Amino acid sequence: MHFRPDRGFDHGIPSEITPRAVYEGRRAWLQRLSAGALGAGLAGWAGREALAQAAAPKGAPLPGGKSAVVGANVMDAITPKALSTTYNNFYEFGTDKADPARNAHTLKTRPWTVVVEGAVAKPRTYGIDDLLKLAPMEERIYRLRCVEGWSMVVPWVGWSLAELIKQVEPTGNAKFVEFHTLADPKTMPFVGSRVLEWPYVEGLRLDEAMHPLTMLVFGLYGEVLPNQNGAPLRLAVPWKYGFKSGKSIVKIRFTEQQPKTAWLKAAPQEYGFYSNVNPKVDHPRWSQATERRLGEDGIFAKKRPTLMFNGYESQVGQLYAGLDLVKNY
Ligand SMILES: Nc1nc2c(c(=O)[nH]1)N[C@H]1C(S)=C(S)[C@@H](COP(=O)(O)O)O[C@H]1N2
Ligand SMILES: [Mo]
Repeated sequence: MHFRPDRGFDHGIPSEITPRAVYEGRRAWLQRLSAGALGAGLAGWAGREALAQAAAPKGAPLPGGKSAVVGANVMDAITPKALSTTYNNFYEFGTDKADPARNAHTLKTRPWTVVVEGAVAKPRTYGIDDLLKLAPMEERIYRLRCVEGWSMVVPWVGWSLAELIKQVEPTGNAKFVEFHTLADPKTMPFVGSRVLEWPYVEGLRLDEAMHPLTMLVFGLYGEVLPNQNGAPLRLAVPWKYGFKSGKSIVKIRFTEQQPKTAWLKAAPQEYGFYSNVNPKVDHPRWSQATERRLGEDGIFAKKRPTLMFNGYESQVGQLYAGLDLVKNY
């Protein structure tokens, strides 16, 4: 396997579906690698593979106890890669589920910088290669629940956003974090369409952004993120509806005011700022009580019950103690 700065990993043979054995082999490899190489990032994977395999015992835990993010790995069956990389929401590339996989090859993920600014003591512009090395890569299997009523289970690769937030030192005025994603009409055919206001902006409260489950993601299934899944970096906030997880992030801004997010601006009667997964609070067009898990009994599976906070209540419930979740939806 070769790493190419312009293209990521070149596997030689493209595979449609990742067989479970291959995938699990990769995971063991990822764990050995992280255990063996200090600060291993995606960029270092290929070169360090041989060394790490020799240096670390099989199945060694990830360093720093970070793999012990409580409840991070769900036991649900992992959604086949062929589904999670071809059934996407990425409106910059079209509104059809198949559009992003078809169109996102035009996205240029190198060079790539992320501006971190606003209410922080140490504002900074990171190059993508700095971010790949900022913290050890971890694999975490999270559920992703879209507000449209479907869900999947994805093995993401990345690290807790808190690692970056600590580096820039938010000031006392930082109450929220805004995520701005790329809006480039030259490479994104639907930027300019009136579906949404561009760029796509999302936001979290600072304590939500600092929560260890909130993840900055660079890969999935042991591989570099495909463009349609938000290359070269996106967010994963597993207890919130999928639209809170912005793709292809270019700016992270700390603010005192609650961010004006893309969906709130587009349909304020339909979306709230919190957007926590909640089976008891319906969206005007979609019941949130149940969901279809992609890949179960075909693409549109029987409905399974949606879990409060998408099943992460024991980890994140405390963030909302005393808050009326019907009013603050
Ligand atoms: N920039 C951007 N980020 C985005 C979106 C988008 O349209 N543009 N769609 C969101 C929605 S609605 C969902 S459900 C998830 C889907 O992520 P996936 O395609 O990797 O499953 O991405 C989110 N992030
Ligand atoms: Mo979504």
